[in-house]
Amino acid sequence: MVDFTLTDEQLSMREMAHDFAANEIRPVAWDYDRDATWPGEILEKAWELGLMNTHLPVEYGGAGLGTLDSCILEEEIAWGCSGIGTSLSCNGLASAPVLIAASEKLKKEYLGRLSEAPLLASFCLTEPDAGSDVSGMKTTATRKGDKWVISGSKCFITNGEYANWYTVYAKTDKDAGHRGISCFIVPRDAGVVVDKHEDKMGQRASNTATITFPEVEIPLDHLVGEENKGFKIAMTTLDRTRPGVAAMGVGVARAAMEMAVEYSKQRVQFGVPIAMHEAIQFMIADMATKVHLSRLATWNSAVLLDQGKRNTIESSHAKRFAADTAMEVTTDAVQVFGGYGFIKEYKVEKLMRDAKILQLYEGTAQIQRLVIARETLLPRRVEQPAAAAH
Ligand code: COS
Repeated sequence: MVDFTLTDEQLSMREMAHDFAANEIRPVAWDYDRDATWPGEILEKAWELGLMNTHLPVEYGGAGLGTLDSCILEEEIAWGCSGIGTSLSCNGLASAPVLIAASEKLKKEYLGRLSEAPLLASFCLTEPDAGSDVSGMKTTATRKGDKWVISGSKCFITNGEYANWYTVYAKTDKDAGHRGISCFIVPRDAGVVVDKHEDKMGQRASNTATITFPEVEIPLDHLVGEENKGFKIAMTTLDRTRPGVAAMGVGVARAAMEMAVEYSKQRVQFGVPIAMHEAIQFMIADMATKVHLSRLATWNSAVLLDQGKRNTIESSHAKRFAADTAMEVTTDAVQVFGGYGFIKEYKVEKLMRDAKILQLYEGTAQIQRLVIARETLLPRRVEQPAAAAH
């Protein structure tokens, strides 16, 4: 049966997340954006309320919520501020590879850390010369006695400056392309260096850093999954986390639409509120349709995961459509505000700047189309990565 009716539990979770976004995030979001302030206090409050690490299974101290549940929460938080939403949901990205493939020992240790205290973890895949082309990475991991030695540098790492541990992808066989990549957990105190905090166009409350591993030594058992199977772990991770990015796109687009609706009822031109003009009504109608369809695609991609099914194409549909929607709707919302939309005092411009990164991170809009094209032209069955037998 196809049914997107939310349960009473989901409705009350959504209300709680919305109240948190309205009372704790929105009142400070524009100041945090202006000053690029780290939202540490907000993250701690969210952690106390159980709005962080929602994805962690109960056995590792988490709430054990499903992907759909998490998407419902992420939409509300991003409605408050997607920069703060990105900071808040980043543990989900960093811990997905661990949940997918790590040994029980690593899961207990590192996922346990996130549920015992408001700590953060980061996902380190991207490098200066390896963005969309993951196989082009240069970071290496070499065995030395009873250690792995990690050498290299990762960029655009969300929460990088504040993370307690990192999931890091590195080449364990330099000549094997994507089949020579492995995934590791690297604790920050192993000697990780935080190099650069980026000054960004949007989502300025989120922290984005360059992270360097100067011959950092970690125990052999910190390999996540099997050696040289890291590429598939990364791809499976992104299948799982892209619905959350899509949900943030829905939240940002909805926020912009609401602002445009409110403004269009107040702003009078040619003797009537501009909401009476068909030109504006059609823009509002397109916004509403895009928000609605983005949410449906997001929920569909999430429900498939909750049913234990592969969701590669649905995840890319949702991520690409909701991110493009966020960009289009925020741009049109600025248009509804006219010249005032371009002025910072009117706040809608922040949403337009915030939306842009949704089309870039966790796979650009073009990479999503590439995945969709490949899955459509040549559907394939993909084996899921196995956990390492440490
Ligand atoms: N799940 C499981 N396995 C997958 C997979 C998926 N979703 N997608 C691909 N694979 C497997 C393939 O089946 C193939 O397996 P074999 O080694 O058995 O042949 C392998 O991975 C390589 O796949 P492919 O040939 O498609 O790899 P490409 O190098 O062409 O890269 C893209 C594919 C471009 C889709 C990938 O590199 C990508 O997603 N890039 C974007 C990275 C990204 O999102 N970065 C953001 C970082 S997080 S902010």
